[in-house]
Amino acid sequence: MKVALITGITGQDGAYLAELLLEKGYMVHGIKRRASLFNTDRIDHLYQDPHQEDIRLKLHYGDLTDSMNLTRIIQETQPDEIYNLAAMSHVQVSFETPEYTANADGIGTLRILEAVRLLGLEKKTKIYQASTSELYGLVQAVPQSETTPFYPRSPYAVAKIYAYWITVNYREAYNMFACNGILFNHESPLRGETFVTRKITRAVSKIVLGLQDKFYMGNLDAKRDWGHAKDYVEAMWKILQQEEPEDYVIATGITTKVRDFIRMAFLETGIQLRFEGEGLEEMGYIDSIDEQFFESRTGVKAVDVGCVIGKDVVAVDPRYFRPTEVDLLIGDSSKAQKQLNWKPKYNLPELVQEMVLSDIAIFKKDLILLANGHKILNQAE
Ligand code: NDP
Ligand code: GDR
Repeated sequence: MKVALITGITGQDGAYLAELLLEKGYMVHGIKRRASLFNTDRIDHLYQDPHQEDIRLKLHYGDLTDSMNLTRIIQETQPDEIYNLAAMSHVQVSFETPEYTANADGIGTLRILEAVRLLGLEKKTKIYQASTSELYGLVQAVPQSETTPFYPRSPYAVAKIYAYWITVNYREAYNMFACNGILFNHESPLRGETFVTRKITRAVSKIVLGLQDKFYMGNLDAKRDWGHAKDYVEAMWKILQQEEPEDYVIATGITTKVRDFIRMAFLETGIQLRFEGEGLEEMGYIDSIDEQFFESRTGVKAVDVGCVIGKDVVAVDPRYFRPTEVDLLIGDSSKAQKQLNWKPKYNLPELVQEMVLSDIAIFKKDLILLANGHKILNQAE
């Protein structure tokens, strides 16, 4: 049985990857952080009682900032494959926690590579490093491929560029099977709530259920190449199954503006949106509603929850602007398509639909809580 170790198993990608590897018959070890509350929601459906015999999913407490802990876990688990997905992964937050981000996202990768080397596992253990399209940063050329120069634009991207190069360096210096997947943005119903797509699908769902009036956004003109996380974890696995260790861009090749993602999310509930104004004065208004479709999607009547034509539901707030922004990402994944035989199965409308329907189902539970006198918190993140 092949053994995999996943750092960041409690995150979006960790959850989808654990599911995939279990399906493929792997023994999966995951590193989770100690938190004051349970933090395993995304993988609870995969939970196996450690008191049982023959379990194939085991969680270990750990942290990318703790070398001894990582070395011990790698020694104990003797993995054939390590997927280093753990990171402080929020670009805007990295401006507020730059030192910690460098430690976890940059040096954390070094800690794993060095542990494998010191334990003499460099011939046995293959390593996947979660690199990112944020490395491209300030646009040098599009579409971005494995040969496009990097120009990072945030403490997160600068930390990840160290991780990228230290992975390449250990591959070249010690002949290790260490690879970078340069993944463009990928989303899902499990996406963290403060990334832009999930922020939008959550807010739209709350608005159409009458739980919230409007929401505030940053740069509506940023363009991203959005894929589905399920497709992207498949690529991670494929990268480690090749004869030679190499780096690959994983992307859909289609780019979309943030404002169009908002439009698409509302459209999933029968609402057409119209943007008016400029800069900080820009607002998104309800332009039309397909009442029947709205009711079939939400189970409530638009007028009953205050969704009426002309109502403003989106506004811009400068607190969400970044000190330095990445304006345009569009990936060229032709190498992965050719060498890995990988291509995305989901398209953006399917992704948006899955996310909106999932969030509507989640917030319908809030309607029940509200009806029973509980308070609902609308966090402004
Ligand atoms: P998430 O933010 O959803 O998950 C990050 C995971 O890392 C969580 O399990 C988190 O634990 C864990 N983690 C954070 N800090 C530490 C630490 N110091 N020690 C140990 N674990 C830690 O990210 P995604 O799943 O979306 O992304 C996975 C990886 O891929 C990340 O490295 C990200 O930077 C990178 N990436 C993501 C892309 C995307 O579009 N999603 C695109 C390109 C790269 P906890 O649950 O406790 O917070
Ligand atoms: P990104 O993702 O920074 O690309 O990093 P995010 O979803 O946070 O932002 C995408 C774009 O949307 C703009 N934006 C907003 N973003 C957020 N979060 N909140 C807002 O209110 C908002 N308004 C506009 C942003 O300015 C940005 O241009 C993600 C992370 O998963 C990284 O870990 C990963 O490496 C990259 O994708 C690829």
